[in-house]
Amino acid sequence: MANIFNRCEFLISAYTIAQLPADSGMEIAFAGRSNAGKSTTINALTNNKGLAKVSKTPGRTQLFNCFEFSPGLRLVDLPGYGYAKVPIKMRKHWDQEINNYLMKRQSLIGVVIIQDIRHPMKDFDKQMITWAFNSGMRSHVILNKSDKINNGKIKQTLVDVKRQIKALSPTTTCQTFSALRRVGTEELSTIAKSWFAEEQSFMDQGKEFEEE
Ligand SMILES: Nc1nc2c(ncn2[C@@H]2O[C@H](COP(=O)(O)OP(=O)(O)OP(=O)(O)O)[C@@H](O)[C@H]2O)c(=O)[nH]1
Ligand SMILES: [Mg+2]
Repeated sequence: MANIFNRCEFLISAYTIAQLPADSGMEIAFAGRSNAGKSTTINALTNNKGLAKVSKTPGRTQLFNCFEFSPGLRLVDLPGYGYAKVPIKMRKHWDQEINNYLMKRQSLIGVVIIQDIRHPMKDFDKQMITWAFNSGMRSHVILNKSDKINNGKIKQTLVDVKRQIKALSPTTTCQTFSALRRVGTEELSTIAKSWFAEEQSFMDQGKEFEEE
């Protein structure tokens, strides 16, 4: 089946939420600690190695990078959260911008939370999962870099993390992933597509109600 995300093109980089594209249509955001592999995951999903800039050093994505795969339908690469070596002033700026983005962005329909499978469920990840559940936001956890550990450890971590997630947010889904080897892209793509389709059907229903 053709992957709609293959059509993704770079749209805009924004330093503040005011610079983001108009807050209409729908978008999914990729959040997570610095260096977890947000940009590489977007590149794996869109089958385009050069689309999102991948970090040689952590803290590389210092902007909201927006990609569009169809008019008004976007993927957003968020700046890495909590990287200690980023100057404190910049960290404050990003903490604030990301918080505002999550709270205010009307077109945001879901968040994909990227984690390094070797260091899962850090404070920021837990906060994001809890926030998503409390605000009714769709969320999906990616345990990335699974190529770094053996199969037994992968399975064990998945079970363990799923248990932790369930306690915070029963609606949050979770999968293992390797952006490098492109393992797990089908599962991610299916979930992302289902979010857009579900939201679209809500909007269509809304329109019908308006017309009545
Ligand atoms: N082994 C392995 N390395 C990966 C994988 N995904 C990403 N990486 C590497 O991890 C580093 C960080 O990847 P990025 O995609 O830039 O991470 P990011 O979360 O966007 O980082 P920031 O933009 O700094 O927040 C790069 O060197 C990638 O090549 C993976 O699945 N396996
Ligand atoms: Mg990045």
